[in-house]
Amino acid sequence: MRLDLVTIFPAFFEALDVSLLGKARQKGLIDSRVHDLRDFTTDRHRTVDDTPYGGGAGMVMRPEPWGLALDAILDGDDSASDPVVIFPSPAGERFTQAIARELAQEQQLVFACGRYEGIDHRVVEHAEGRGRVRLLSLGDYVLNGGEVASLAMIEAIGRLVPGVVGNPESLIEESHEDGLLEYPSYTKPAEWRGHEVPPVLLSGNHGAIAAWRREQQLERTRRVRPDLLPPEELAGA
Ligand code: 6GU
Repeated sequence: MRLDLVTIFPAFFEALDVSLLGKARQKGLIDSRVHDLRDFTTDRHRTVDDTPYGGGAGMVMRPEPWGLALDAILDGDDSASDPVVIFPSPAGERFTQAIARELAQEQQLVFACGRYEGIDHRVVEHAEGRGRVRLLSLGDYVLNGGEVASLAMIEAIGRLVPGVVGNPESLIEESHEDGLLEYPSYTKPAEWRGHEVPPVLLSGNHGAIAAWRREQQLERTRRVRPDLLPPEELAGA
């Protein structure tokens, strides 16, 4: 998978060299390129923002450097045929595991990371005229810019790219993969600081263990995320 990250803070993406995604890069499974938006400015001060039309607080990112940066990426000789351009934004659609699964199938993702109060909206309109675009939000809170949100999405998407996670089975039994929260996990020792591992997990009875884990998933989801429960499970709550 090819990733292009456009940002005024390239240093955020040094995190991509670490851990599982760093290994995936070394293995050639993920090819990420970071582009400094300021390299696409044309003025002496490398200006990327200006005051908003209509007034109001904060600054808005000017469209021209974004246009040139996206041109360079989308028209580049090594660009895939039909990349998806992602604008991380608290005004976007909520990013979910289902969207991560969808995007993990793509050949190329371009993350356009805005700062300040956002990017001039014509950049989004222009990108929509050129191809597939998604405005994606992590959740209902505000970050200073799209970089940290992009890193979170890239980790969620990247680990679903075949070969990135060594044991694909570990992708299945996780929170959100089956629509429920994950069951709690335990390892040795069997007793620690007076807390015991639930005895069923030491029983060797695989049927009983599976049933216990399912019940834990339902109980947790009912308690902290009832919005995730399918209607038939909610009825019994
Ligand atoms: Cl994608 N961007 C920003 N700036 N804030 C957010 C977000 C994204 N998702 C949640 N908060």
